Amino acid sequence: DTETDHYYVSNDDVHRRWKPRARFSHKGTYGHALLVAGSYGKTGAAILAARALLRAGVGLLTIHTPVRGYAILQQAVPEAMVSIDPFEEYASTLPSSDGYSVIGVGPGLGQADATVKMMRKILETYRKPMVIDADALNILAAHRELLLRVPAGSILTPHPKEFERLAGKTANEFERLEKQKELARQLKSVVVVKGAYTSITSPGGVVYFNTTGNPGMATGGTGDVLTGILTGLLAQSYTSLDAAILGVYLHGLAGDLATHDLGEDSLVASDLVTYLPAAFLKVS
Ligand code: B4P
Ligand code: MG
Repeated sequence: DTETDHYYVSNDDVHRRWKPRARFSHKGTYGHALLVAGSYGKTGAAILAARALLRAGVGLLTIHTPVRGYAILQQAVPEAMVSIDPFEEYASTLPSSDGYSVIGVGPGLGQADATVKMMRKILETYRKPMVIDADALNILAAHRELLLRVPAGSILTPHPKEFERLAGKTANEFERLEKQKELARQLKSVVVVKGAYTSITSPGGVVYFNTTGNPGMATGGTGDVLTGILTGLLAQSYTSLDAAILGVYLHGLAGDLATHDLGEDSLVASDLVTYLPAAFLKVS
C-alpha cells in the first residue's frame, strides 16, 4: 500500500478543493483565527504570517504577541486585532479560545522559558485544530510530553531540520517519509515536510507531493508566509488535509508567479504575499 498511496498535486486537484465564497456570506462565515507569533527581534515573522493569513481569506484575525510588538503590528497589519501579552516576553495571558476557529502558532516565537510555559498552556487548554510551525515545533521536540497533546486535525509544518528534531535522524528520504506518515497517524494530524516537492501526509497514510515552488523561495520568512496561508484556510471550512494541499500549492504558485516577474535571486518572502491573490485567481 505504501507504493500506491502517493499523489502529485495538480492544478485540477487544487481547483476541485477550492471553495468559492457564497453571495450571502459574512465575515463570520470565514472563521476567526488566533495567531500566536512574534517576539523581540522577530516581529517580522508575525507580520508576514498575519498578512498571508488575511490574503488567504480569513474572516477575522487576532494576533497574540508581547507588548513590545504591539505598535508595529497595528501599523503593519491594520486589518488585524492584537491581543497583547502585557509582559516584555510571552507570559501566560492567553485569550480564551472561545470564538476562535483555529490557532496558528510558531513564527518568530522564540524558545524562552516563558514561551515554553505558554505553549504548555495552549496545548493543555485549547482543543481547536492548530497550525504548528517553527519554534512551536522545536518546543514540542524538546518537551515530548506536549507532542501527544496536539489536537487531532492539526497541521504541523516542519522543514527537514525541524522534522529531524521531532522524529529523529533518518538514513534517507524514504525512511524520512515513513517517519512522516507515522507521525501523522500518531497525532491524527497532517504533517507537511517543506522543501522542493514538499510532502504532505494524511493521518490515513496518503502522501501528496507538491508540484509548485522554486529555489527563489529558499529565503528567510517564506515558511512564516506558509503558516499564515494554512491558518487562514483552516479557519474557513476546509478540512486540515484540503487546507494543507491547497495552501502548500498556492504558496508555491505565488512563488512561481513572483519569480516570473522578479527572478529567483531577488524574491523575498513578502513577494509571496503580494502574489498570493494571483495564485488564487489561477486555481479558482
Ligand atoms: P530556521 O532558522 O529554522 O529557518 P526558518 O526561520 O524556519 O525559515 P523560514 O521559516 O523562512 O523557512 P522554512 O524552511 O520554514 O533554519 C532553517 C534551517 O534548516 C537552516 O539551517 C537550513 O539550512 C535548514 N533547512 C531548511 N530547509 C532544508 C532542506 N530542505 N534541507 C536541509 N536543510 C534545510 O520554509 C521555507 C519555505 O520555502 C517552505 O515552504 C519550502 O517548501 C520553500 N522552499 C525552500 N526551498 C525551496 C526550493 N528549493 N524549492 C521549492 N520550495 C522551496
Ligand atoms: Mg520556518
